Amino acid sequence: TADPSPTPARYRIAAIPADGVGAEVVAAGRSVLDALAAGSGGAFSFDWTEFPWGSRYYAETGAMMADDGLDRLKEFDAIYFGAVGWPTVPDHISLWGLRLRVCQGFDQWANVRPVRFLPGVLSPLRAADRAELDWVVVRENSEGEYAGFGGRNFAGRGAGGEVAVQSSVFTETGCERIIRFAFDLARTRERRKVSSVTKSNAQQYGMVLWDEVFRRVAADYPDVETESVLVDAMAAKFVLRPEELSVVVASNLNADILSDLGSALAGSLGLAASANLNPERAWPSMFEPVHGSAPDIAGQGVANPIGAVGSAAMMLDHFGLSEQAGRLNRAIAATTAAGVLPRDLGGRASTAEVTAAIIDALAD
Ligand code: GGG
Repeated sequence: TADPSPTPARYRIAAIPADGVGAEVVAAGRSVLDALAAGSGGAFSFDWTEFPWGSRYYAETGAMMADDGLDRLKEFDAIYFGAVGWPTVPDHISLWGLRLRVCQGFDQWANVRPVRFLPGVLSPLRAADRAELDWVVVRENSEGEYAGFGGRNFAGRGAGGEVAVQSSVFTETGCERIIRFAFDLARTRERRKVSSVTKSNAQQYGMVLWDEVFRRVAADYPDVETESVLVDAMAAKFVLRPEELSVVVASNLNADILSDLGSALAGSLGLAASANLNPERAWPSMFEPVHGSAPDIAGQGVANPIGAVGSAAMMLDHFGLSEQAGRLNRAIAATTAAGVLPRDLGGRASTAEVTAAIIDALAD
């Protein structure tokens, strides 16, 4: 008897466009994923549920997301996120009330941010260095400078005026898991190298612990080249020696800053894709462009959808649809190579035009 046809995979995805251009880029990513599914001959499909959370929801309810939001999200296979932040809500309220609540609530401790050169995109790097731009920044996403410990109105030290304290928390377990993740990732890449970034000359407790854990874990990966670099030196290295990098692992704040620098070197923050992973798969992972809500261009239909579409490709990879992810990344590269560029890349194509060009290129 013939084998029964495989059961089509139906992925339940929670879409949270949130603020500003989030709505436009999430819509773009959804239409690209739906086009891929439509062309899959019924092999897979996406079942979308959209949540209205964000700064407008905050204005109506006093919270960035529903109280039972995490309970509702845990039923999904993945979360597809837009951007958070709007001028009417203090940034720390919107960030902690939504993006960080999801990342930390679901222990999405690995934030993976690839930095890649795309053909046809003007990069500020020297031409010879552009081809070298193929890194992954691995951001510790659960603790460090984003542990949320501290407070205001401390009296005592400081001669007058308010005193605020913000503590970083580095746990041995937290350092070890993200550093191992970076080493395992390096083993899948042509250049097997991990660069660890701290500021351990000045941050003498947590970041010294990070450095020690890095050296201990590195001993388990003798086939992987390593270096430890201070964050200020690494910022310079990004610009001056891109050919020396492959996987860069850093704490929450340092990696956030470095990955923005990396995407600017690739041509624009609008290109940068990311995955907030719970590698144990106990909870859903979240995929989002690295960029924020860009209030200055929101609603104009000119936002760059490439970061969001690249994040959709990372979601496909997460589902094991690696061939489809590769197809999508090639379609993005074909689109930029053909000169279909949005405004942030010096072009004139609208969000909808770039998205349509990516969908067309999927057919090639
Ligand atoms: N899509 C990413 C996003 O909305 N980022 C907003 C932001 O302010 N992020 C700061 C951070 O993640 O550290």
